[in-house]
Amino acid sequence: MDRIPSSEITDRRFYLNRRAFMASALAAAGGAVVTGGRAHAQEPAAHGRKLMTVRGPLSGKEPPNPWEHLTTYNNFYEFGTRKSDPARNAPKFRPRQPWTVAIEGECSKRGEITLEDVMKGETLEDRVYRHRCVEGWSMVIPWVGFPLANLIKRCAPTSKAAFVEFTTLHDVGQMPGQRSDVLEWPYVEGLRMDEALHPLTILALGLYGEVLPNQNGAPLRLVVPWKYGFKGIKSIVKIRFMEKQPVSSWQRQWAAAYGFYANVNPTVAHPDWSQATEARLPSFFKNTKTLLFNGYGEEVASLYSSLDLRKNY
Ligand SMILES: Nc1nc2c(c(=O)[nH]1)N[C@H]1C(S)=C(S)[C@@H](COP(=O)(O)O)O[C@H]1N2
Ligand SMILES: [Mo]
Repeated sequence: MDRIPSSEITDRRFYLNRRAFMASALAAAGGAVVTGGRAHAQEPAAHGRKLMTVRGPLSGKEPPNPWEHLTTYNNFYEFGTRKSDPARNAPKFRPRQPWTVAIEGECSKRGEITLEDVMKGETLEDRVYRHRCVEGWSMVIPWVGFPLANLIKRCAPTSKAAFVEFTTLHDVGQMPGQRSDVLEWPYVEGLRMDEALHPLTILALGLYGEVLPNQNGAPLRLVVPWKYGFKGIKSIVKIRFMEKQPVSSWQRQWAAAYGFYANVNPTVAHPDWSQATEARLPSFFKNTKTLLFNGYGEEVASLYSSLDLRKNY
């Protein structure tokens, strides 16, 4: 007899809750709602766990890379350092049992919240964003998520909160890559408060209108489209409001190559290679010109008007 694993049951409940939510969203939006899956219909539902979404006004227009690229060519060192490792090693990972996120530091709503709390009252949006990895490849990804700003406001940060730090789960039993010392674990990332509050910055829970596959950072990951991909920390278990600038994992690893800002910038090279061009997958040739702020300059350049981008890479 086939038994339904408990994670599947949780996911199904998740879906049913989304349906209930959808009814009110439809009413509120006057019917201007599409389902994410149908909005980008080219890809079949890989596991059938659909999310109900609305098309966000900040979504881009480029055609997304197919599901197969997005879910088999990954960086998630907790599951190995080769691009194919996460797809192979992450399926056993259990991202909902249930999942909790610790809210810490300079805010008045400190404590543990569940994934359901994180999503409470949020409308899930389709956001097609460009993704530029610091290594020189890029993709177009149809995320499902909601503005991080919404959650931050619910946490009621104090006036001292100038930065936000994010931490990934540390669980060697579930994340075999954490046995290696390629990075210091857990993976940590950070944003300045104005970057974190920017409407383009989202917490993603899905891809192509479906629940986020494990290898893409289930159940909850950060997406900051004008920054290099490593800022998009996966499988978040802690959000901490801080007075001082946090140190991110890659910055700790090699500060000369991986700065805190990590804004996509074709004129600031990595010590070992130029960042002027990128390979848009599935092409392996770097024949696409990299754009300042990954092409999102109109929206975000003003955040950095007083910053020397060569020094603050
Ligand atoms: N916890 C964690 N988050 C992470 C990484 C990682 O190794 N561990 N890799 C980063 C890098 S370098 C990139 S390019 C993106 C890749 O996201 P994707 O696999 O969903 O495309 O995740 C980022 N988030
Ligand atoms: Mo990356």
